[in-house]
Amino acid sequence: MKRILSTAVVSLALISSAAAAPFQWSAGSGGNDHWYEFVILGSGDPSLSATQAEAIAESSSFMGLGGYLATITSAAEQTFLNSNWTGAGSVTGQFLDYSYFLIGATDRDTEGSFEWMGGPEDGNPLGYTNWKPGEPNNAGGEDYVVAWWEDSASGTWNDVPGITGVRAYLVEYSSAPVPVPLPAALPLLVGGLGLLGFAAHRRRRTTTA
Ligand SMILES: [Ca+2]
Ligand SMILES: [Ca+2]
Repeated sequence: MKRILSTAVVSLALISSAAAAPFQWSAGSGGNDHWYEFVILGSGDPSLSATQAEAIAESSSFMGLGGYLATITSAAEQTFLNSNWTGAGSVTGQFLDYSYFLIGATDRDTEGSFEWMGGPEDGNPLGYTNWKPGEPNNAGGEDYVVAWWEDSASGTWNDVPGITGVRAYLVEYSSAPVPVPLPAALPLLVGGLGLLGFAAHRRRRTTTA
């Protein structure tokens, strides 16, 4: 499905966010060798929409590995991430704040059918889930997912609107897919449209693979 990508996403990506250093879930400790990064926007930065955060995550790379909004696919992965959770400040109850991290789950294509929107699991339905009791409730129309919702210890999930207000998101880096570059040197409008086209093309290709 085609996504409208604001040109603001390009300039926002160039603003340094208060990101904790990426950390690895090493195979030696029973992990998948993927890297993760808790990204928290600066307090003066405008919040993002979910699709803007998605585009920024998929344009990022680390150690030569492509990024995407994290796909948490097992209790072990959730537990590992809980132990590394670095939300900013307390959970305030603000709808989307610096403690709730957007992850890569969505039901934007089919209401009630959540799937992963990027990474190696792109298009796959969720297997493991960690919903807070009563969620997902699609309250007022909610098609994106944050983790660590009102519970930083167990990292419970909530479906949220995602139109705007994203102030924190979790990026996962692994060998696939190839990162989508943000064309930093191009005019913002051209860059944004180019990224949109590239991302749409890649999504279709991945889906049919
Ligand atoms: Ca929904
Ligand atoms: Ca909800």
